[in-house]
Amino acid sequence: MRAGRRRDTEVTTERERTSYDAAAAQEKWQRFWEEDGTFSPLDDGSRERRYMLDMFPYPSGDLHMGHAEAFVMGDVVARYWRLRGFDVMHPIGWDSFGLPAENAAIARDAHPADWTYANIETQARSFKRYGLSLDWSRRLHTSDPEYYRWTQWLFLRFYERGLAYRRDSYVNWCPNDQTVLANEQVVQGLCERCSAVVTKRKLTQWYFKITDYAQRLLDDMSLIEGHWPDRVLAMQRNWIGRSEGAWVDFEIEGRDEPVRVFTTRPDTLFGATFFVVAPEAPLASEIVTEEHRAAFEEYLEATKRVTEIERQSSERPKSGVFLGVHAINPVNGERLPVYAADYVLAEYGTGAVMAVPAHDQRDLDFAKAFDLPVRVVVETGQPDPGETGVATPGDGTYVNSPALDGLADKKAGIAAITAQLAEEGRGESAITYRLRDWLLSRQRFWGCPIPIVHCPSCGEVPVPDDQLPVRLPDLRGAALAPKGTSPLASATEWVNVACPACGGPAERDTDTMDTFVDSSWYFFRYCSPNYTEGPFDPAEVAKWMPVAQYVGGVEHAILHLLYSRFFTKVLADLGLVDFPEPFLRLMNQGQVINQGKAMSKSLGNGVDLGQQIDAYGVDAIRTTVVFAGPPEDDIDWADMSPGSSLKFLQRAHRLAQDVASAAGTDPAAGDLAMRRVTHKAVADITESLESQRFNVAVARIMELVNATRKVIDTGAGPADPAVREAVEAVAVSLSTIAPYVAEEMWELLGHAPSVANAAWPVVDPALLVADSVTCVVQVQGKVRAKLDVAPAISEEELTAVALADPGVQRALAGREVRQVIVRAPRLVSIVPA
Ligand code: ANZ
Ligand code: ZN
Repeated sequence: MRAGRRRDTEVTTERERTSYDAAAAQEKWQRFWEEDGTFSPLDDGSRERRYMLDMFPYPSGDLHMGHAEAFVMGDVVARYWRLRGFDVMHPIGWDSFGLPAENAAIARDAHPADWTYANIETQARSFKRYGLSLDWSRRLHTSDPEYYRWTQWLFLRFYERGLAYRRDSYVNWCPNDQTVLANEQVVQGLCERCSAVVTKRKLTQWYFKITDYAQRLLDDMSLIEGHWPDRVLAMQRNWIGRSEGAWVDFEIEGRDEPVRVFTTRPDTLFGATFFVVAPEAPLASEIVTEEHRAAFEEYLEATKRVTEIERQSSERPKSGVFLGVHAINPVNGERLPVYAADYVLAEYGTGAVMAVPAHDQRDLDFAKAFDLPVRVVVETGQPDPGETGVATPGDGTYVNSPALDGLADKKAGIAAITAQLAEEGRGESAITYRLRDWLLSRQRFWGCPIPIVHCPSCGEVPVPDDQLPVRLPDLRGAALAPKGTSPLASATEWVNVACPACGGPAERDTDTMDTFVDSSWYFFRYCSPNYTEGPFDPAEVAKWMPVAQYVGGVEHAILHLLYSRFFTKVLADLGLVDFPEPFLRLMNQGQVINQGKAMSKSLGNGVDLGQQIDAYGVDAIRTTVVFAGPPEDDIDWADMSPGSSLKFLQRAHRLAQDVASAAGTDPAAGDLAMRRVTHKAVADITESLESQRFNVAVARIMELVNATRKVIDTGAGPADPAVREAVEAVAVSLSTIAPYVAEEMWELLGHAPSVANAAWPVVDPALLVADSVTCVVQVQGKVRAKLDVAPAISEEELTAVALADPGVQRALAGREVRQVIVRAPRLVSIVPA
């Protein structure tokens, strides 16, 4: 508390000394930008187009420090591009469906729409105050019927292509939110939103067939490699989880159909000693004998309470039950006991595995627990796994494997066995992916209704396009309370409809779509937000997309970003777009933390963005955030001092007040040293912004401000044209970071607003002398001057500079020069007459 109060008084004194009024400037320029439409693209083809996209916000409460960081980074990019002459589209909208609105509405007995749209207004005001160069004319909200009409339209196109389908399966269930979750929304076994332990339920649910695109999602990463953070690509690659191996068919005694397994090591088939099925795979309950059924069902119930993470943990002791049947090893006819065990997952491969305990640790752990045989078939030189309990997955020489014995090449072993199986019709080579289809239906109210009608005689019937949108019914408060089925089911009038196909009585689908569906295509909609003929105008999308720069949090690495890539590929297949990847570049900004920890209510270490802005002004907060470090690093607010950012901005502002030359003055006649400093600074700032090291750009602007102050106070003085050149460079480059101060400076410098329309300063390479050398000038053998000159300076130029030096002139005292000896760049020796 005390520290906080001290800071406040510091602020007051700082603001008393301020040379400009931040709050007044904020109001003045916000109004100007809005009335002027400064940040709407020209869209006349006169400039190359660039699309700068921020991950759109969820409207929960007002903006916070996290938004301050994320959005300033994108704004630096957008503003910089404008100054570089691009026609920049930088839109904003809201991801406005979702659970928090619904929960807030239940708590207040209100309607989610009221809470949502009120928050949107609050955030919109804050975004404007924060000085973002946004094009407000493209604003959209995914919960508007004008928007979700097209979400539904897209769903139907997916449905027609077999990419949206319904099936029965065990799904992730959040007992707290009372809804299903996609695999991507289960983090370490917990609900991504509320951290409740996720359980399994058997339900009929809607899926998008993203698995059809697994390989393309992998392949097309080559198009964004190097432009997206490596860790995001690695996370996507892992999530897709491609594996190469083989399908192997096993007969099960007493069953007609053979059972397939997926294995990455068909070459170890001779070492299979048992067979395992996932408890919840339909196969398990089909093959279990009557004698073992009771034990199996008890085990199945227990399995549902265990998270996927726990199931795969090597720490957890292996469990399982014998199913009373045997599988036949296709290569040697051996009878392998069949178990149900939860370390095998129903949703990967086929949900059944051949267990090779000698060479697979999970199988070995199980074999040890159930006293099953361990047979080495690859001699790796490591100790016997049966003795040590450590499996040997490595390379070696095949043993106990009639077809392979003596061979010492894993690739050849895999190829040989796979070929043999294929020839016998008992297997083939295979590629599998960990990626599962995207479970998109939710049993909650505040989302986009699924445009399907269920008819007792026609089955699933799509709502015809001309009847879209299927609007949400107007449920309120109590009716929304989660109860395991969708609240929409209670809106009987809404549910009961005539079947669009046969006209008979039918019912609407009562689930809503995961909000990630809404956010998988919003960036297309921005290109033509009011288009009524389709989700977007293909011609507008062709003009603006793909997105040149996307900025947002790394938490979306495998959810939103993977889904958006998938949507774009489907849209390409539908012929609606002609590029495979939506986002050419991705930047993940860091987080703002406080005292080493994420800000949270329970820790009480939250920093309020609004209060910070009230105390220091928008520009100082933006500058502090940008200057804190590279954009992707976290910022600990406890280590920041927005007060010193404010001081810096005031110093910059005072420069503009001091400039005494007229606007438009040619800088060529100005102080050369000052000019060199300016041009070197601009070159560095440019380079830093291009390479997205924005913090370095701030540092260079600070140096330029200090150097210019020196020249004004103790050098060439305020009237020197080089000073104007320097201060204009400060104003223009600073406008990317601190736009309000920069607008004020630009005005003081005698220019018409807005500085956002200024051109980026052009660097004169001749002024970019990397290093200067000292040249000694002698008159009659006596040193009369030391000059800083370019290493490559010509003899003529050096002579001229030396003769013009005041010290040399004094020494010559009006005498004629008889001879000049020049050893460029180090020495000039002058002999007077
Ligand atoms: C026999 C074998 C022998 C295996 C060996 C590995 C090593 P990745 O690499 O992740 O794709 N497996 C297959 N389906 C499974 C499921 N539904 N749940 C759990 N495990 C499953 O893993 C592929 C390997 O994981 C497969 O290859 C199979 O075990 C197991 F020395 O088959 B292996
Ligand atoms: Zn019908």
